[in-house]
Amino acid sequence: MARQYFVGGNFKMNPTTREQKRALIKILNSADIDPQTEVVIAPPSLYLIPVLELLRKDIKVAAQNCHAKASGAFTGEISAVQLVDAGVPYVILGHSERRSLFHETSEIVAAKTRAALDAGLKIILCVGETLEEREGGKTQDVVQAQLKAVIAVLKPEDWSRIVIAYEPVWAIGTGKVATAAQAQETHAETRTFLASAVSPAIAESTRIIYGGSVTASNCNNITCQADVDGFLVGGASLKPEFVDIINARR
Ligand code: G2H
Repeated sequence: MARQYFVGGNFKMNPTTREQKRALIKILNSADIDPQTEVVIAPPSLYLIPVLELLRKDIKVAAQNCHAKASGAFTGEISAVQLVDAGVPYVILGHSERRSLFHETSEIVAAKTRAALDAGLKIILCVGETLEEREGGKTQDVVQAQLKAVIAVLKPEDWSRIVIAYEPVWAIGTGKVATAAQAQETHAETRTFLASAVSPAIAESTRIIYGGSVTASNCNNITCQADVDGFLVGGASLKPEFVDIINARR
């Protein structure tokens, strides 16, 4: 069965006013969006509930992070259980900004993934290498190590709730997008890895999306690659061109 095209918008710590947030929702609510595409936006946690209330129902909402514990003395944190209770269906985990700026190891990402799945969430699981690692020929070593930690805590039935986002760190917010060939090569190698580490059927059905400086003007070449099943978009998801990226496969 063909994998459903997926476009996520990772707003990160943007926008900075509720008025700007409402303006973004207005654009999405009035847009002509390809019904074949699964669209998920991830606003800051403060805006999750109002976005759920204001946003059209064919666009889903994701949190940008969650804690591995269900509740307790974890000041500043939000749990997967709370997200589910609020009606949030998705969470982004393992984003390189969480890994590098907030010291999240692959084991922490795995624990959060398990907790999120147990609570009932779907996961956008981010993996990717730094420039130094790519130039040292270590891209697959890094991606596979990040995935192996999560694979260790997954059951076969969990995979239908996992979307892998390949986000090379050197392409994130830098304006330096991977070439279509680079994205395809890493996605294909990652799928081959999943076939041996998990199963050929799961490798075939799991969506692997690309993230890193995606814009409406550079997404077209990447979107037609066989192993690219969509995008995780940061900066451009805050602009009207996000709609063009959603519709890139139309
Ligand atoms: C990568 C991406 C979204 P941007 O982090 O996750 O952001 O498109 O701004 O590089």
